[in-house]
Amino acid sequence: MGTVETELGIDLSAFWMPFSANRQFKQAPRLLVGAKDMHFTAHDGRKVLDGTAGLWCVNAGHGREKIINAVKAQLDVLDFAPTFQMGHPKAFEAAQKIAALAPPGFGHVFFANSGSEAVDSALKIALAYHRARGEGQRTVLIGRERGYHGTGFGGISVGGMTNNRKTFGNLLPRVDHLRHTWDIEHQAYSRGQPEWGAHFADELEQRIIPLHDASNIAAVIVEPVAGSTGGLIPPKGYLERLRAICDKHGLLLIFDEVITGFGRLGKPFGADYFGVMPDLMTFAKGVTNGTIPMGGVIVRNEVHDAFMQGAEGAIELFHGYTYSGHPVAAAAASATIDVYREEGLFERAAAIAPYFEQALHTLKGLPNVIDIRNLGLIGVIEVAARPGKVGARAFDVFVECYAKGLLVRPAGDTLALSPPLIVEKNHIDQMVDTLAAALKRAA
Ligand code: PXG
Repeated sequence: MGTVETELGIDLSAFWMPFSANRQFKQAPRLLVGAKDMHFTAHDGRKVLDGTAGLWCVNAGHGREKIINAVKAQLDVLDFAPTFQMGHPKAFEAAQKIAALAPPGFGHVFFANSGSEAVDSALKIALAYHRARGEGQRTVLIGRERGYHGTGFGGISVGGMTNNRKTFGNLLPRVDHLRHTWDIEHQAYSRGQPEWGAHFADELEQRIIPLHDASNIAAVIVEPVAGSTGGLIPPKGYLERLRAICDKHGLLLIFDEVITGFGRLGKPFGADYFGVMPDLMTFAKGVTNGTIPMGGVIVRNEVHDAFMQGAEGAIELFHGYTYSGHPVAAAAASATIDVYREEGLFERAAAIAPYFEQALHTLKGLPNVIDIRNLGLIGVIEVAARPGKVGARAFDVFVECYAKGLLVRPAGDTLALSPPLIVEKNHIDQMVDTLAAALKRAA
C-alpha cells in the first residue's frame, strides 16, 4: 500500500472511481476526510477551500447543523417507507416546499435520486405527455452539443459530450442536437451573458424542425447554463428564442436545472434568473445540499394535468424508483430549503456575484488564459490546450491548486469555480490568487 493508504489504513483498490483516472489517482491519492462551511479537510490535515461546492451541490456550505439534525431525526422516526401506492409525510412536505420555491404554475414534483434519473424521468414524462394528449407520434428528442444531462442512456443520448457517448453504442434513436452556444471569437471575456449568439436558437426552426417535422418532436432539453462542459453562458435572447420556437410548434421545453437550481445564479432556478419558463425542470444536487442523494422533475400544471384523466384507479405514469421521495432525502431537502430561505442564501449569492465576476476577470492576461466566463456564482477560466494533450494543462492547474489548498474543477481545458453561496470576499480573493499562481506555474 502507498503512504496515504498506510496512514489511513485503507486499501484503494476495490473502489472503481467514477469519471476518474483510477490508476493515476491511486498512485497519488487526494483524499478528503472532513468538511465544515467553506472548507474540506484533506487526509493530511490541511484545510482545502471548497471552490466547487463539492460537485456543484453543497450550496449552503458543509456540515450544516439544521440539515444534519433533520436527517438524524428522520432516521430515528422512519428510515424507509414506500411511495408506490403508499406514502409518508416528508415526501409530500418536501414536494410542497420545492413547488413553492419554483415559479408560479409549477405545482408538481416527481422524485428521483440523482440528476441522471431526473433527466430520464423528464424525457419519459415528455413522451408520455404527448401520448396522453393523442400525439404519441411525437418521439424525437432534441438536445445540444456539449450538453450534459447525466449518464443514463437517455441523458447521454440527448447530451453532447463526446467522451460520454462514444463508447456506449447506439444510444436512443431519433435524437438530434442543436449546436452549442460558445463562440470565442465573438464572446471571449464576456461578463455575464454574451451579447452575441441569440441566433443559435434559430437552428431549431431552420434546420431541425424542417428535418424531423414538428409533429414528430416531443421536447427540447437544454441546461440554462451548460455546466459540466465548462460553463457556457447563454447569449442574451437565446433562451427566449428557444421558448418561442417551442411554443409555436408544440414542443415541450425542458430546462435541466441540476446545476442552475437552488441559487447558483442568485435566484431559485435558472428559469427565474432568465425569466424564461420551461415546461419541465430537472433538479438534484443543491436540493439536499449534497447530503443525501435526491433528484427530480418540477412539472408545469398543464403538463401534469394532462395525465390526470381516465379511470380514477388508473396509475397515470408507469415510472418511479424504490427511493423516489425517500424519507431521509426528503427530510434533508425540506431542511435545506429552510436554510436557503432563512439565511437568504440566493440573495446573498446575487449580492456577491459582481465581486466574484470582477475578481475572476483579473486573471485575464495570465499565461495561456484564452477566455473567462461567469454568471451568478459560476466562473470558468479557459486555457489553451497543450499541443496534442487536451485537458493536460487544466489538470495540472487543478493539482497545483489542490496542493495550495483550493479545490477547483477541471473539465477539458477549463477550470470551473462554483463556490458555496456562503462564500466571502476573502475566499474569492484566495481562489483568484491561488489560481493565478497555478496558472503561471502551468505555463
Ligand atoms: N444534469 C446536469 C445539468 C448535471 O450537471 C446531471 C444532470 C447528472 O446528475 P447526477 O446526479 O446523475 O450526477 C448533472 C451532473 C462537473 C460535474 O464537474 C457535473 C455533474 C456531475 C459531476 C461533475 O461539472 N453534473
